[in-house]
Amino acid sequence: MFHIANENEIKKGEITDVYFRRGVEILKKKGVDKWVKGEVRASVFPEGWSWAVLGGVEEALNLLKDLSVNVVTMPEGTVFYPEEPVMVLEGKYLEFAVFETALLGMLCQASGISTKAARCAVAAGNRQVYSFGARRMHPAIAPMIERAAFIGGCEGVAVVKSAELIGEFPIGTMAHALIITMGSASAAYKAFDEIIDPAIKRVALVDTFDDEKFGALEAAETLKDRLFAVRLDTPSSRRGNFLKILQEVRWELDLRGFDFVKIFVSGGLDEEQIAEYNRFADAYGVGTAISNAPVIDFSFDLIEIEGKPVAKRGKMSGSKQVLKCENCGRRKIVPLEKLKAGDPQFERCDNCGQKMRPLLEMLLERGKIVPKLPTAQNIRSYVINQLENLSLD
Ligand code: PCP
Repeated sequence: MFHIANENEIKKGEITDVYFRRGVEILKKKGVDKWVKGEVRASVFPEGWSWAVLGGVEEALNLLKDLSVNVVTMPEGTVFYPEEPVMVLEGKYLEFAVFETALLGMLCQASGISTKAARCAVAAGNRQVYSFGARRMHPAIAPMIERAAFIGGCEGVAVVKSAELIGEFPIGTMAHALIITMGSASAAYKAFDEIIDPAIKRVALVDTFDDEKFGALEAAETLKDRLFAVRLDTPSSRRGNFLKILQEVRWELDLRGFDFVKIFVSGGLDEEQIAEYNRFADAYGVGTAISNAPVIDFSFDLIEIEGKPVAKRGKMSGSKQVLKCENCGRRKIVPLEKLKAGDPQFERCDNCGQKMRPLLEMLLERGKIVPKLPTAQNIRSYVINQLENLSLD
């Protein structure tokens, strides 16, 4: 029915570029079955981003689970920088070779989405950002997209199935179609208020037929103190100076005692618009910019064969660790052997001399996931904490 792969096909390594399958066939026929290490790393980020948020780790571990493979990785949600190895696979190359395509797909896309969501969250400051972009991507991956958006910093997600996956309530306001079918905005507001669970915040869409200012006043006069917010999803053809429109709506509501009514903005937003609209907006619905975020262009490269450092041109060979100074935030990539040798110059911060924390940790040991993986909420808090010290480029 749908042109998608199912979990079984992915888990069986069927989502693989054919040259991996041929490589395995050749190595098997030649009896070459080497113990290798390979690392996942990105040398540059899209849109000039200087930092990124690692996503897709839980799926990657589930992909490699039950294979005789070790995975040493940054935990999901870790902020990382170009050139830093974020995940290392260790084992017999033939054991995992055909999974490279699926592995990279999971990490590249989810990391791009989580990073864009994080950038929107940073731009919005203490205002909420909601993931409204599932409709721009294939429904088969909507739960993955919205989980990555939530982990990256979105306050909530719109799709029922995605919310179920992360153990959250789905977030939504009302669609233009409800107002058009009800025949008028006030009829739709009254019907929503009459029928929908009172626990659901009343957010009235105010741009269907009228100018947003008069639409907002109509919503306020219709629902009075039960109105939580007005949503402006003004079509681009009518946006003009949108900041002025937001200012007017705020002024007219406050003038009439509706200063408790919040302003929710959606439609064509990304971190730049969000930064511009923060003067008057209280929350945002972001769709395409997050769900269709550019991917993090990770590559997977062998760096060690049978314990000996080797890598292709352009890559640094040998096992590494990424260290972070919890005191001043300084980071460095060091050869693992040097670190294991306990050489202080490798484990201490060059800037403040403090002991540094290794970011790569063993999360899959001979195919067993260790320790229990964190919830989406835990990962999101971990991300939000790191974002406190970050700014947009
Ligand atoms: C869309 C929907 C999403 C918005 C736009 C995502 O509005 O409300 O929240 O926009 P983006 O992808 O540009 O960020 P409509 O298409 O007008 O749909 P509806 O009437 O269902 O709100």
